[in-house]
Amino acid sequence: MKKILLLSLVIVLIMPLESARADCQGICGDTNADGSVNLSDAIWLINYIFVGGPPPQPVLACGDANTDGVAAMQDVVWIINFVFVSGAQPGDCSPGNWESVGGDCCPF
Ligand SMILES: [Ca+2]
Ligand SMILES: [Ca+2]
Repeated sequence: MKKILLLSLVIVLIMPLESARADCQGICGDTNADGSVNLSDAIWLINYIFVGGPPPQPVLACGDANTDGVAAMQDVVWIINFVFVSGAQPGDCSPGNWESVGGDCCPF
């Protein structure tokens, strides 16, 4: 009986991790989801922030280039620095999640 209860507890604890894996998609900083990070991604993010354009694709978290948990103007600066000034690459938009399975961006 104890084994069944323990197994049930393990399944309940693992299930949220499985669903988080499935939700992670895209490449960090690739806000237009075309497979690379370049100036068009900074423009996409500017349109989202200031003009109400579509959010970063396929997951909003793909716009969080500086990994602070929000997609904002600082992320535009990060992308521009990466593209034009050899700044750090947007690497992991969702640190600690299962980015190696479906992508770097997991829903906030
Ligand atoms: Ca792109
Ligand atoms: Ca950010």
